[in-house]
Amino acid sequence: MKKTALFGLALSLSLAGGAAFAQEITLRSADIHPDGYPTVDAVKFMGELVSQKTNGRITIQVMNNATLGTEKDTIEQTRFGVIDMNRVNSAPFNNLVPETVVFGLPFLFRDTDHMHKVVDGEIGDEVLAAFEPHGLVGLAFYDSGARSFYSTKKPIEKLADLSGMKVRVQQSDLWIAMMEAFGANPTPMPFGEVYSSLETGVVDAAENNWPSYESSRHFEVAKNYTLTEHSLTPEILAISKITWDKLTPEDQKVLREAAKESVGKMRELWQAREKASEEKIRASGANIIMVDKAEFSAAMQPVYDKFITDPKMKELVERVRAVK
Ligand code: GTR
Repeated sequence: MKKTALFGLALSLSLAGGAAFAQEITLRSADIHPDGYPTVDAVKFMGELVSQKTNGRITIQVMNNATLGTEKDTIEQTRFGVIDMNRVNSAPFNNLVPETVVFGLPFLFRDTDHMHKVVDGEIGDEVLAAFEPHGLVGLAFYDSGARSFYSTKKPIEKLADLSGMKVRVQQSDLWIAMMEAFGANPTPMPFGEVYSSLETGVVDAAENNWPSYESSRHFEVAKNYTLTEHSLTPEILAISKITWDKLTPEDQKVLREAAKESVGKMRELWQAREKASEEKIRASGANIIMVDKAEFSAAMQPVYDKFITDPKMKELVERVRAVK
């Protein structure tokens, strides 16, 4: 009788102990964007899903507003496990993970629908898998709209207007080559430096989607927005391989699923924000310029010639084009 009671006590203790000591995990996720930006809210949404699925055991803490540093710096910190997760555009990954170059190629995606089909399908999964040898696990692609030029003084109305213009680009060889092919003078720098660079004339122009052009207030200092829509390069959500390897397979599954689920939410948030940002920018009196996109696209062959050289990359581009 005594023995049974003791055994029962030991069991309940170990259960209680198990529950009390189940490791609580907080994953810190970096983002340069401000509160309310779709990428920030999408990762927060993912965090809610993860919390629900693990009864609060795993949480995601979104450290946005570039509090953890520039995108290039946070990528390095994520690779070394100092930061757990990161939401960054594909461009700063281009030099590290060559497969990401494909999704940034100018005028490759026909439209958003085409981009969605590619990133949602097997090509998307292959590109996410390509992060792994570089210390990262790719979790999802998020929308980032179409990138277009904005300039301070001279409006860009035709390709020749870009000639010799100092244009800020993301820190990526692909993007530098793209600007050179447009005839511009590329100046790579982190996003956080663009406002003052436009204001002081360090650069004459930059390029981005409607929401970033608006949230960064670049539209206040560069009022000419030229709808070249030259790239539909998506955002990437990745987790440190060091963090990943510490998780159980079950927890990894929860994270993968929650990341994929957050993609739908992100698309809703993105559509709404794109519209709201466009309205705000138009209402500010910005000079919105339509151009003959074919002229800009025709100048892009050198970019393809430079980056799409080996058979694997060529095949990847062909497969993207073949997605209907
Ligand atoms: C934004 C993107 C950021 C960053 C920024 C930039 O559209 O969301 O991750 O890449 O552009 O131009 O640096």
